[in-house]
Amino acid sequence: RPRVLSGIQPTADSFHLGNYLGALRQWVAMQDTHEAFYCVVDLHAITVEQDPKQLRRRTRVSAAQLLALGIDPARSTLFVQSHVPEHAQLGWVMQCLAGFGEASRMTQFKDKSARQAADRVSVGLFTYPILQAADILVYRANEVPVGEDQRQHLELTRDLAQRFNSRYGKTFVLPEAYIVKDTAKIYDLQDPTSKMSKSVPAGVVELLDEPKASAKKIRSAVTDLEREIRYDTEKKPGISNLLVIYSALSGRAISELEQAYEGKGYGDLKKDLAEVVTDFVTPVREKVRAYLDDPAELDKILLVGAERAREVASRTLEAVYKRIGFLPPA
Ligand code: AQP
Repeated sequence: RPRVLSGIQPTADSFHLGNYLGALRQWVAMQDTHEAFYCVVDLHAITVEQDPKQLRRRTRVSAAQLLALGIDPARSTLFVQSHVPEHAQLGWVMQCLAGFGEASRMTQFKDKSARQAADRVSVGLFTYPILQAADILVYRANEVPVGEDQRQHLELTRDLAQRFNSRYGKTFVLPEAYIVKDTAKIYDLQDPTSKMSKSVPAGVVELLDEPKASAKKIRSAVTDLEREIRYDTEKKPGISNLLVIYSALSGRAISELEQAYEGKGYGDLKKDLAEVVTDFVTPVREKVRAYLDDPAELDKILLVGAERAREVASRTLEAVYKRIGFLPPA
């Protein structure tokens, strides 16, 4: 079976619909076809300042959400990144392989660093995509399900893998980004030309929101001055985004929704979408609560996952250390 690896940051109290539709839904589906490794990437989280207590809590909440969404620890290796030190170890090797120029071209760094004062931007934020490359390569993953915003990082990962292989002999698999076109980029409800993102919470539908709060956000989603419910990302980014979310969660094609809402108003669409979202998130919220009620059980699942992950990761790291000429400890 091909291998899949992906990660998500524990940087918010809840994942949002963009995370789910862009990535996590594919994580769940790929468990049937792939040998799956999924992690909560806490090392990535500290590239911006985190409150320690909050980080610990959010790491558990993140794992609980993954389980609630359908990640099955019997079929997938679910773990916390910092529990597997090989990520950071291979990360260093990759940093020494990556060029400063190529790292400087990463647009996510440019965007994220532009939002902070220059002296607060960490070197870790800059090297983040290189650690991400190590996350993927240490499992020799074939596929990486992510949203569109990660495409450039996957290209970098492939470049680094290729460079290592040609310099030291074939060691790494060249991974492919697995990006589902229809839901590759979910937009902010208040600003439907920007990505729905944890860092700009106004138009973000969180999975753990009270259903009433989600309904309110959907009701106040920015649309346009027309009345027609039609998919047109150029002229109607707001309505198109709502249609994409509606279609993905209900399994109804966008063309079918356009027909069903012919002659109806934006209010009708929003009201129905709020219901679809509520139906989706309600059981997820309940399951998350149950996992968080038993943190010892949750921690046990993560421990077993980390042990399984380490078995694979340590083998890769050993091969890498040998190839680059590190003297093995006697
Ligand atoms: N709006 C989105 N549409 C589709 N996919 C998305 N992803 C994130 N936002 C969208 C995908 O979710 C996965 C987890 O991403 P992450 O842990 O890197 O989260 P993030 O990128 O920090 O999430 P945000 O909300 O975008 O936070 P900021 O604002 O900090 O960057 C990834 O596969 C990502 O592609």
